Amino acid sequence: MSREPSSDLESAMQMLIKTFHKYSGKEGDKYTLNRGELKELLLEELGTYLGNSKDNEAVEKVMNDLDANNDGEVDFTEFIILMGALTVACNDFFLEFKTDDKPKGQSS
Ligand SMILES: [Ca+2]
Ligand SMILES: [Ca+2]
Repeated sequence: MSREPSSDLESAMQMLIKTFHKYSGKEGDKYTLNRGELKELLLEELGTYLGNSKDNEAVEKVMNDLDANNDGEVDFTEFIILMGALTVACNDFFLEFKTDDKPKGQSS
């Protein structure tokens, strides 16, 4: 990963990877997030979207939903599924706001 990203999308992908490893490397297995690491990531990086993750039940729920192989840790594949789901939710939100100012089927 020494290459410089050449587009916004590539930068975004590198940011996802960097962000994951920033938290996954703190305790235990360097390449997976345990509950504490997941909680920290959710609070620090996704506070806007997961405003209610302050309570432990919400973190537990996210953890249980994400931990597809039930090993008590969230690996990068499991993490990227969360990011995918959140991005879809953001896109839906974005489209709702967009519908008013740009009528469909009209090019300026
Ligand atoms: Ca870890
Ligand atoms: Ca897992």
